[in-house]
Amino acid sequence: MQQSVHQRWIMHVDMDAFYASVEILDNPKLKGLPVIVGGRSARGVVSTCSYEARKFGVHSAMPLFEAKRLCPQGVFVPVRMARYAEMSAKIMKIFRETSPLVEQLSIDEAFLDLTGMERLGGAEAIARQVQDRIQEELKLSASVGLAPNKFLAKLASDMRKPHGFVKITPEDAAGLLAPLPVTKIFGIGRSAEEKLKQFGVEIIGQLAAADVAILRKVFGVNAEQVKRLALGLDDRPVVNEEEAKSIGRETTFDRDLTDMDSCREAVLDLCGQVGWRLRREHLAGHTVTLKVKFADFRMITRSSTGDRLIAWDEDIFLLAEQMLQKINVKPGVRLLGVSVSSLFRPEDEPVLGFEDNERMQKRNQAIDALKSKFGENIIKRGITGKRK
Ligand code: TTP
Ligand code: MG
Repeated sequence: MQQSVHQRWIMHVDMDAFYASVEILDNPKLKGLPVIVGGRSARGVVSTCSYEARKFGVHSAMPLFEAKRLCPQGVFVPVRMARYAEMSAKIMKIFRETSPLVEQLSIDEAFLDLTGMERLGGAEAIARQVQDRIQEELKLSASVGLAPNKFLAKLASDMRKPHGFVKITPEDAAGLLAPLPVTKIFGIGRSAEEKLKQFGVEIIGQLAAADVAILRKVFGVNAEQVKRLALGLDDRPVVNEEEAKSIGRETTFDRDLTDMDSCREAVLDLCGQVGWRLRREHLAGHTVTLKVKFADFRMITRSSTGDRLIAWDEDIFLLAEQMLQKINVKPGVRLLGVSVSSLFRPEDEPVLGFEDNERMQKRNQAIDALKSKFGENIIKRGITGKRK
């Protein structure tokens, strides 16, 4: 029997001002106000803010003091990660009830493959239902993009925020892409943008028309792929969540450790190993778990959820160390383990870094480069400044 070739329909959903919207949901008095979420352990940066606050120029990753200066009347609320994760799970449940193919990208966004659902009313009707269900059942606002592939769907969901619904048909794609800046293509960051400028390429239309030989100078082996994206072509499938629910490492010691400094040293080493594995798999997580087995084989685990995606060694260590400090290691520690869970696969790197910590990103990337070249044991982190 012949099978008809289906036109693919991919939906991308991204919640509007997600953390801020959850805060307003829980405290309706904040509705209509410039709500700014950030602080506590977020190292003093804005996580996100309501659209009212954005009018003042406030945005994610901005230092809180700057947000206060731009928007003194802002309502500043601390991050409550566990609550956002709870709402995120409800949103993802709606997605999974809609399609068997759901790929979660971060706490507030996902791709759904809606291909071949004509008998269920068609992709557009289903996509609208999803947006309505989020609004009616959870009282939260989402923006939706519907398009023939992932690249266009993600672009579409961002085009009419908040509460946008943008459909891009295969016929519209090239015309719509042409005038957009090249940085709208994921993977094209500042440095590629600069290099392209030297060849007179600034918008996607020029990129689509550019000679592959020139693109090779900027993107190397990825040149063809970039050109295809510029033409609005993207074959990447929507892939269901990772099987792995967590990534962890543990060590059993030859001799039980009885002092905090040695334990910290061991935990730091484990964090480096876990971080490397996460980044190698292009994963990031939300929760760090510390496992301790004592000399008498008693075992405890402690978990802590951070206020942003975790993939850098430093972020894992920050949480692991806080948990370790509260544990009495005097009776002797036989085994230590560190793992990261609630894993996501962020689409592109800036999401991972949230760009507020470029230095950390550079340092981790340098370490990763060494490890992939010479093996994991080439480098170990040291603790600067021992603590009592
Ligand atoms: P985003 O989807 O990028 O932002 P948003 O949902 O707040 O707003 P938009 O309407 O523009 O989509 O990120 C989702 C959540 O991730 C956001 O609510 C807070 C968190 N986050 C950070 O903690 N730090 C950051 O730098 C960014 C970009 C997001
Ligand atoms: Mg969002």
